[in-house]
Amino acid sequence: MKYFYVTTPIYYVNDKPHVGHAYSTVIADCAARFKRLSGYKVFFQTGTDEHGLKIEKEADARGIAPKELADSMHIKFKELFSDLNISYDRFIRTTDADHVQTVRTAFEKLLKNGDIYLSEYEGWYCTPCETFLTEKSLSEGGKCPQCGRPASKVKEESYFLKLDKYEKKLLDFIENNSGFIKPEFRKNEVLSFVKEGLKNLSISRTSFKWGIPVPGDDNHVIYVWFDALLNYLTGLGHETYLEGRNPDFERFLESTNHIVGKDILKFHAVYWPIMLFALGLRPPKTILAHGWWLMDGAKMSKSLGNVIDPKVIVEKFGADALRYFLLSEITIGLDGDFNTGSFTVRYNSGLANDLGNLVSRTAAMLRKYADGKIPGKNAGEDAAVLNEALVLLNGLGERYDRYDFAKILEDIFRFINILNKYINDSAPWKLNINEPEDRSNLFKILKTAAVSIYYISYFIYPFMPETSGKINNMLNIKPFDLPGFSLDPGDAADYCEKLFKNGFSIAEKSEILFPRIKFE
Ligand code: ME8
Repeated sequence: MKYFYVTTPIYYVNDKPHVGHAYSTVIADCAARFKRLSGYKVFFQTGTDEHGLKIEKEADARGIAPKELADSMHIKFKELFSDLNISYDRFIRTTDADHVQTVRTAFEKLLKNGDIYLSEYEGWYCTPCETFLTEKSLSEGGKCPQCGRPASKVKEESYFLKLDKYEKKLLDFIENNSGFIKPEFRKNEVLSFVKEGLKNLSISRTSFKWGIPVPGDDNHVIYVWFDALLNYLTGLGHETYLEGRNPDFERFLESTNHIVGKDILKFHAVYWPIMLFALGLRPPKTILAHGWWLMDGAKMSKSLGNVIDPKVIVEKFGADALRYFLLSEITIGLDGDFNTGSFTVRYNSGLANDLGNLVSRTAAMLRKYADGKIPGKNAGEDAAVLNEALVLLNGLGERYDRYDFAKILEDIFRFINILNKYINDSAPWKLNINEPEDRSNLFKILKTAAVSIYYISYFIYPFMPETSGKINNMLNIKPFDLPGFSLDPGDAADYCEKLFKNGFSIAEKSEILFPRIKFE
């Protein structure tokens, strides 16, 4: 059995989700769906980060308790993920009892083995970023170099995690494990950060209360990032693993893919592997750092208030339209502008015209010329067209491993347009069904189109699961996410041949996939 553990960042509950949060989650969902379809045992975790000063301050501002804020806000993330058809296996909250236990166990273990020690922190802190900063790194006027907001001076007793002890081990690990940091160009950023020398990390605070108390020292709450990163172990059942009751734990752990925004790469590629080293566990297989969605050149963010509400887009255009736009518009790793103009083009020309029309005209032709029946083994197939699908199947797994999603989609849409052109050029409506030669040509075209649409449905499933389901309904075949069903790209052609051998009837009616829309 092959394993795949994929995670999103856990999101702060100081405000409701925006398109940026939808993005990380949709990337992870697409990867999870592809792996499940390919027969992997998948565990997909997302959730919310609920502790820390930032949440405490927001709750204060609203005049409610932090837990009350988390209780209401985490629902907004769950609702959005349900609207977007996110197939997570667990939605974790850092206030969940098993997570609190994982954090306590980890802290105690590292304190015992000497990787955590008590001292004093004197320096700067950025609350919106929940990050400790050195004086040297501040920008003019004492501002946070990341978000540009004023940092505050902190001087307090603090527990520290030894980072210097593991610096060399981390450097070796990064250098010897290609594919640990994706895309490749981000690896050098991380390497140069580590090579500047790691200062031990403050991992507790005494000046506020909203967090997990340090075991045995109630004056301290555990630093929100130390707490948050451990969510990845809680989800895999760290406590049952320690009790020797979790045989899957290590298999999932070694197959871990963390999907994160580039803003939090340092936490995942530096602090997190060191925490794992200290715990005697291995670092993740891959950390994928994606780029930012911008609005007029600035990062879309809750604090800047320049956000797009993904719920509104889903309500108007459907989950798949947003999923498709997010995954096709930018190459993962780069930044992109969320622009209504490009959304319109992708929706109307890609989804409504190219894909939507192809499916509806094929269904209409099958009903008109073949009584709704896909011709079986007596009909020919156009090898040149179907060969394009085989080319796409080839190497699909590796392309997913590289998170080459925009390029995969581009190739799927190239195939869609090859098929549209094939139908236009062969003009089945001009053929005379009563002429034997025309008739066999007509059936060949219908069969080629139907088989191709099946492949298209297979290809788009991880990106647009709802649309894939609708196509399979139209074709009268089972959906790709039927429990227990899997179809590896390497087996898809054989499977397809058997499926279509005897021909079968399509559904009597089918819905329009993407109605054309006028955009404001
Ligand atoms: O950082 N474009 O939570 P967070 C693309 N709790 N992605 C964006 C984005 C944008 N404009 N804005 C946000 C945290 N994101 C921590 C994480 S993990 C152990 C703890 C996405 O609510 C992106 O993935 O600030 C980014 O890393 C994440 O949301 C930050 O979410």
